[in-house]
Amino acid sequence: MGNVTVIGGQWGDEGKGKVIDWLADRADVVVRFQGGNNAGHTIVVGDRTYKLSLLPSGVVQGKLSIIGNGVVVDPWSLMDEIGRARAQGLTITPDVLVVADNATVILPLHRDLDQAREARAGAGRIGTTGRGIGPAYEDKVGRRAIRFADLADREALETKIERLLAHHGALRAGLGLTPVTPADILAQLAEITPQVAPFVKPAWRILGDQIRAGRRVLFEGAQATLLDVDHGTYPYVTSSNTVAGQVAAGSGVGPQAGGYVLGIVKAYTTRVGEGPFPTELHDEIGARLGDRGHEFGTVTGRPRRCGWFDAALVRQSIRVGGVQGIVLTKLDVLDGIETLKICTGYTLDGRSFDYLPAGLRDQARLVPVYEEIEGWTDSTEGARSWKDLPGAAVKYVRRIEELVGAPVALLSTSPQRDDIIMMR
Ligand code: 2SA
Ligand code: MG
Repeated sequence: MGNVTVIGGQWGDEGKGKVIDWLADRADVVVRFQGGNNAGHTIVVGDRTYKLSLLPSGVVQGKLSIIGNGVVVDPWSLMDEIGRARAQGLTITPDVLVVADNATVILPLHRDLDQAREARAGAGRIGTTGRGIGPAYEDKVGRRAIRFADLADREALETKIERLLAHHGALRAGLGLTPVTPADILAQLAEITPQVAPFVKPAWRILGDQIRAGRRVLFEGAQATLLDVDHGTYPYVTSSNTVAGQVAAGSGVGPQAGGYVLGIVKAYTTRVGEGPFPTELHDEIGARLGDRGHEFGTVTGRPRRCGWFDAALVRQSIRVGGVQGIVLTKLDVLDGIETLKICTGYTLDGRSFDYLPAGLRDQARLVPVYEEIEGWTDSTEGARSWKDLPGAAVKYVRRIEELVGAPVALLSTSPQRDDIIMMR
């Protein structure tokens, strides 16, 4: 196996955590290249469940784990998560974990802004995770963010904080938030800096050296293609690029480094937060998928919206992401449903679409076109071989491959690490 990039093919929560853990076993280095502690990856090993948010999944197996420059890092949340991971018996030292010195710092004021905006927005809210992700990326692109390298340079830090507050002062006042002074931020950072400092390094260089030495790297995507700030259901998206193309910019390697692009796709569709969702089900079947699939946010505990598999959406995400093969997850959640539906495209005002048009109002009004497919009654949970699957389940998988235009490389049949079928 060479390098692999894992990305979500729908709206997140496709089961990336398990697949990443499975692949991490076969890799030497695991890298996060976008997002932040809005991500939630669940890894089940035997009777242990690890819920990771910001930490690359490589920490579970003690692999070199890199938080790249494309990630926005809340240092308090990072230290808490390290504490929790250590309490579960994981060893997390600066030998195992690296935080890029040019990554952006999420400050408490980013969280304040995220939450205050969402609270104010009413029906217009995005449904963010409230972790300050969007405001931190805004400051990064606006060239006023504080980066980890700045923490060591008190003088530069003071100037940067002033510039940052010139922007946030007005925003906070407008939202009725209490003012923040430079002294407040300096005090906050003085407390956390010594804790994170040992992890802060030129990550691009460390990663580059690993690649030159022939080590195998796993790039761990968070969120998913339909949440990509360019390719997703904008503005109901996260504030980073989530596609495989972000690997290079978000970790400081060339575009070749990403290797094989693996898309993780759930056998039905879910979405957490607001925004268009053409195949959403508001009936018993939707409730059943949520229930059997344990569809609640890992980070926030929010119930996820559920619906039929949308092949048009996945086909698009495969194309914009350059996905070469997919891992189909949670097939067992469909066990026992008499007739399944797959969305193959949409209609809108008498026109047909085989893709998701970019306009928000159009996306919200699309009517899915469904193909019906026979369900199966036998359990597929925990199947470890192709032969263990009911014929109708095999047909469902094959039909998905045809419709989305990419081969199913792996089939995951339970949250357990080894319940996986290699398809080719
Ligand atoms: P944000 O906080 O600015 O990134 O939110 C913007 C949108 O992106 C969605 N989003 C996610 N969707 C699914 N899973 C995510 N991670 C956690 C998980 C979420 C959780 O794995 O369960 O615990 O609730 C994630 N992160 C961001 C978000 O719902 C908004 O639609
Ligand atoms: Mg998740």
